[in-house]
Amino acid sequence: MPDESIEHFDFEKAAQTSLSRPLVKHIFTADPAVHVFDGKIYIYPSHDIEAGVPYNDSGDHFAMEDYRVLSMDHPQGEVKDHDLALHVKDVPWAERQMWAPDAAYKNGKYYFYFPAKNYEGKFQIGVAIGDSPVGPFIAEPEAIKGTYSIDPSVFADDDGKYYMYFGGIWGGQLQCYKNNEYDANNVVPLPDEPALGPRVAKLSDDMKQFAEHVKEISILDETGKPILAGDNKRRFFEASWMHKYEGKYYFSYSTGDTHFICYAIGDNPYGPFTYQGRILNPVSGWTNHHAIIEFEGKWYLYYHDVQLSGKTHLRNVKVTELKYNDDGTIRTIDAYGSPLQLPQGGG
Ligand code: FUB
Repeated sequence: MPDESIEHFDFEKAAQTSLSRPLVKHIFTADPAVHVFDGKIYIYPSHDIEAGVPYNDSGDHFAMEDYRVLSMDHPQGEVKDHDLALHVKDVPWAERQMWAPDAAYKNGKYYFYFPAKNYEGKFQIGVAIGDSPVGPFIAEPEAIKGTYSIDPSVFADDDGKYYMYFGGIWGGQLQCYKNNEYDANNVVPLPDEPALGPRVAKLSDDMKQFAEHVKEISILDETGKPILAGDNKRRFFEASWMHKYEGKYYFSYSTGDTHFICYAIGDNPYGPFTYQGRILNPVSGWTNHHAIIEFEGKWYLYYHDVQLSGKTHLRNVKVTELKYNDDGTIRTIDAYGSPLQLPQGGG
């Protein structure tokens, strides 16, 4: 993941015009997954660190080692940083790169889902279990069977079923998997072929495994045709998130190299989902990653940028209100009041 997107960025101006402030400043946080448990907001971010790993297209500079949980009583309230929730050294199957996690609650237990590279250099997704929403979480000894790639996002549907969405191309390795089988020689599709879709699987009753084979999700354009791989301002790249609004399923995601958070709407958890537009325009830093929650009748977008550091791998989580139009579409958010002009790919 190159870093050109922030070379010409005016950080001073962005700090002045920014819709929101970093939630915490004493640590770097990114990739927020957010849930309301028992009336309180819990943020499950990546914990960015300066590991001294040079930038490369595989994202090795995102060399995170552990997770911490943040909580707040209200989106404008004080933020509490809790103790260590999970460290890579306590995960038998994982070697490095603890990327974007998520969490879920069921029957008195909290389930923390996280990707990491295993000792073969392949991303997989694991689960760690705890009695508190802030951990500590105890990792299962092995990764969840059938998992691959990155960015797990767990959606609890109203009928008590839980679904994991996941996947990310390029450094996230999704392109290596066809029909859920790994081949290092697999590459992303040609520009005029359908883009790779995010993946979904229902979780087992004990929340520790998949209850079914992993399926690929289709994201369609307004004519009902799959979004193409060359359509990089709309195609899925990483950062899956699912929420429900007025009975419809809203699947949102990052377009990666064009830096948008986009969304698509469907009638059930598996899709297909029809592309609707942009939720968040590019932010400072290469990555864009978000979560959407409802809290006391209002909707909020948690996201990150690099306001504190100016470095793509040292991010800070923020929150702002998200609004719907009467027809259920989402109003696009400019994190700095007006669209950020990127030197490439962001327009
Ligand atoms: O934090 C590492 C990776 O950067 C995440 O897994 C992606 O979603 C991107 O934000």
